[in-house]
Amino acid sequence: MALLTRPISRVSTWLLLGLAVVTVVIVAACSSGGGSSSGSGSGSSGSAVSSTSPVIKSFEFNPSPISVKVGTAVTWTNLDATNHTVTSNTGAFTSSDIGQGKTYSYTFTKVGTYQYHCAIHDYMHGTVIVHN
Ligand SMILES: [Cu+2]
Repeated sequence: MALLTRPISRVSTWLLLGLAVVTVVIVAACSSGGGSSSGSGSGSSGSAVSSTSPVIKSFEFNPSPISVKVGTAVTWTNLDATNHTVTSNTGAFTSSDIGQGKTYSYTFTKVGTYQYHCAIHDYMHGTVIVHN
């Protein structure tokens, strides 16, 4: 019996450590949201914001995802000092390089979900959801 208690208490120590680490990670993830604040921002990417004028700031498309009515022109404004592009993942549309303070507009004429990125910084991603 004495042999059993040792390994068990060691395991539970590791469990507690693991829980502590997980908690820290979750807290860090929640507080690094960048303050884009649109109500119930609890993790899921499903909550699209209605917007036709997103900005590109700090190497992020903001807000994203956005939802617009079909036929709507969306205009992105680059607020960074660095050039960016708005480039469809499927090639449906692309801007040329957008300089600081410059804009790019695209009119969405078909219902669907459009994922895009920056061709210069391929880690920058955004989504436009076009509805009826
Ligand atoms: Cu970029």
